[in-house]
Amino acid sequence: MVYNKKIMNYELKKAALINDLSGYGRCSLAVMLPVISAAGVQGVCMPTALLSTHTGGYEGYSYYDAGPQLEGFIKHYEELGIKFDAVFTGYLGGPGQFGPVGEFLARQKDMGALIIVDPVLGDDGAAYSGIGEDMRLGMRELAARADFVTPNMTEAFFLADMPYLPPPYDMKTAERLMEGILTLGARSAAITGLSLDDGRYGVMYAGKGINPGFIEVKRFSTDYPGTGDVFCAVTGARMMGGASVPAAVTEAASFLSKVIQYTVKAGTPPREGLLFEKFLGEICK
Ligand code: PXL
Repeated sequence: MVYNKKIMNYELKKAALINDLSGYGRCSLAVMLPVISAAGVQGVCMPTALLSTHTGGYEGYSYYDAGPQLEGFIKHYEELGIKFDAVFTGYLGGPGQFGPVGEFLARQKDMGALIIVDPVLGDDGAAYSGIGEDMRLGMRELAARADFVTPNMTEAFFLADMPYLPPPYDMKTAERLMEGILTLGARSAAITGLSLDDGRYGVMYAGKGINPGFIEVKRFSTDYPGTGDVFCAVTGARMMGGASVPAAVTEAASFLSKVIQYTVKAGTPPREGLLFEKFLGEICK
């Protein structure tokens, strides 16, 4: 195609997506890439592990730690001189991946990339299968480099190094968690799935130069794997386009509410994730 670059800019922003590829079950790269593409951003998949399914609700899954390949991706992209507008990180395949990923984040950040860290470690007070203490420590270091970090409640306790407490929470506990995460060095954060003792449920956000806020959403009885990945992809893509943290969080919360409501109504098995596909058009807008 011939076009005049001075008049029209066909170049899309580029996002490196460092996350696992789970074939079945709608999480990680399988949901992030479509959302990022719908937002008009070029998603560049950098798989940390290959799984037949995610680990939440499936047994006997095939698992391959793609650490050496991930290092090869990093090396090749740096040889090619690719400069990303953002780097997203999610589930890492093993403790050995934190060093190379952390260094890659630092180099891309120095060149101006927005760093978005979804500290995938666990849910409902328990670590995901295969996530140990070394992974938690590594995740704290990644979070310290982030412009925006998106933990669920379990991950917020891990990052803030506080013993896990079951819901509901008073505002003081939520604020202490947020402070612990921001003290690590992250510029901003959104803590998802927060049940407050006054009955409200939603997402809390805060950060440097941001008025802290809470976005209330309807609480559904079913939790779906991959919800955090969709949240991270929508907020991150919008922030790449210049949206503020409050605006990005508000849009992601409302998008997810619609998708979750639809999925609950459809009655599909929770482990198969969110039926987000029909809603991608809303992200294109
Ligand atoms: O979406 C979180 C996630 C990511 N990757 C893998 C998982 C999970 C949650 O269970 O198992 C492999």
